[in-house]
Amino acid sequence: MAPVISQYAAVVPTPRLIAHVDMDAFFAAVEVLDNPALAGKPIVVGHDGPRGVVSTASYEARKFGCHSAQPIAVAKRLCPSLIVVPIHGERYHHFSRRLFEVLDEFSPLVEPLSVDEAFLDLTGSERLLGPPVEIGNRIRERIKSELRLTASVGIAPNKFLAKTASDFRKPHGLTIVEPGTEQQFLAGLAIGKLWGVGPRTAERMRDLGVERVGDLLKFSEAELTKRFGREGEHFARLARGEDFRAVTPDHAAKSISHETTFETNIASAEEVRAVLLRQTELVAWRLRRAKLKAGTVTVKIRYGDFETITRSRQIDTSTAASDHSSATADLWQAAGGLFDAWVRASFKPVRLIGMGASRLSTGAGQLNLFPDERDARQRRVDKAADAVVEKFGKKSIRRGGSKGGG
Ligand code: TTP
Ligand code: MG
Repeated sequence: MAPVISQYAAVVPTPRLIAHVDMDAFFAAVEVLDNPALAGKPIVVGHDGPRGVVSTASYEARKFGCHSAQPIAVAKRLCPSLIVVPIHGERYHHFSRRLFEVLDEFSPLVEPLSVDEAFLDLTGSERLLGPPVEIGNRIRERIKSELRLTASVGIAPNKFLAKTASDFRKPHGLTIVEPGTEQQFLAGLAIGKLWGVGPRTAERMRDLGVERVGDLLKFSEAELTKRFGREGEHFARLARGEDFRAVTPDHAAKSISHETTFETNIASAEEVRAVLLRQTELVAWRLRRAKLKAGTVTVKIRYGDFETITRSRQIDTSTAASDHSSATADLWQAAGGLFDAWVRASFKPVRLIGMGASRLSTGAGQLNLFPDERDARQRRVDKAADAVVEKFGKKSIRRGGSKGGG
């Protein structure tokens, strides 16, 4: 009997219950908490200089069109009464830590995506915690009472739907996608909400008459594959509400990566390189958080015509600078080296850039009896850099020209 049961289990996956939690206007909300006089006002967080960029905008400022990654000067033009608040990294770091403490109470499977965002696998918790709507409310209430900040929560049978749902009623929203209502929930959403559909792809979709996610269902998987390559199959699956990826805490992950799709093709290698560096910092931050070392670094580049290339390099983990987890410098040496070699050989304007770390190990194997000067210095640099990433969040600009991305 047993083999029959396991065969069956392999074909019919157990229904899952996944939550996605995302803090509302995170940096701005912390600023309002620390200075209640800012409540209800249009504010942005960022450095108020000629080259300053908006880290985030309060929901009041968003009504004027202010948003993350926008030059402060533009934000001010859009909203004359705008208040620009300087960045207080330590505070965001503090609240991020407390957020993850709360999330850990709800599930042993928490996958951080950035400082204010995570997936939780809640499969099987309903008996203990109640129906999804109750769990969602509990999570929001716990965050509110512990941090005095609000979060939005989406709960759904998979990651894609949970993340889309948490975004659906921001701020302080709760959206549950019940099994069986997946396609109904997705149908009316703008096509740009589909994972992997950047501005360029959205344009191509619109040329095909696809404005909403539901419109995609009119096309067969084969047709979409013909037009969008392998991505086409992925779009078709998402549009049907299918996504079988598991919630994987970083310490159990096979790889950790970040990628960015640009609004327009980027013709400046320097600009792309800066985004890659930021992605490397984020990946390194997550590796160190999970106390992991990476054996392989991969850079992914997609051109305007959708052709995608990947380049990988091995890192000798026994000689890598830091003895317990990956150092940004080691990862960057590999990722930056791959990128620079590619720029020299065959640079073309870039539509997507991504950086990933794989062959992960706990890295605690070797006892370094004689840590040399470089090790100690490297660890100090990384500690400082981690503080910065944790402070400034996933899109921060650091380390000699790193910018954007995440
Ligand atoms: P987000 O969760 O993307 O944005 P948010 O929390 O400010 O707003 P929302 O309610 O839409 O979730 O990012 C979390 C924090 O990361 C944000 O508060 C500031 C920082 N960040 C940047 O510094 N630069 C960026 O470009 C983005 C997107 C975020
Ligand atoms: Mg957020």
